Amino acid sequence: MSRTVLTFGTFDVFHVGHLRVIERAAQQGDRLVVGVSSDALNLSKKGREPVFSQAERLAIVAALKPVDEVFVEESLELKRHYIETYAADVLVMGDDWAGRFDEFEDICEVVYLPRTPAISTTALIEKISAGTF
Ligand code: C2G
Repeated sequence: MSRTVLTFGTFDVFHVGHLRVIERAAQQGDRLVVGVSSDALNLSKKGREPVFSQAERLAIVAALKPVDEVFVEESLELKRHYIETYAADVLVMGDDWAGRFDEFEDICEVVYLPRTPAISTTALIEKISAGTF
């Protein structure tokens, strides 16, 4: 039986930390589905517009070799619905979300992967706007 992995993220200003979590998520199964946060969801989560639009972020993530399917994540509250819709066997998230999705262990495995150290979209934006690159 093929194992479907589901992960989520904004993936704005795509960087190697994003790539690593997607590669490691793919290793958890046979098919990787990625929910990419909508612009509206990102605005409500982070209080700012993403640098790249959802259409651009979706196109980047969809083009990655380990990714089989992408969709727009409209709300953080719809996780159970997405897990069921995509028949996910495993939900993978970075460990900045550790413990936050344990409630879904009744329908799938939940795995938190360590974040790649020392890189984040927010830090990149700050460095670029401060002109310290
Ligand atoms: N990530 C990582 N290492 C980094 C930066 C990010 O492993 N240095 C991981 C995060 O842990 C997350 C994924 O990359 O699993 C995407 O990160 P974000 O774009 O910041 O996504 P986030 O805003 O956390 O969205 O439903 C949940 C949300 O949509 C997750």
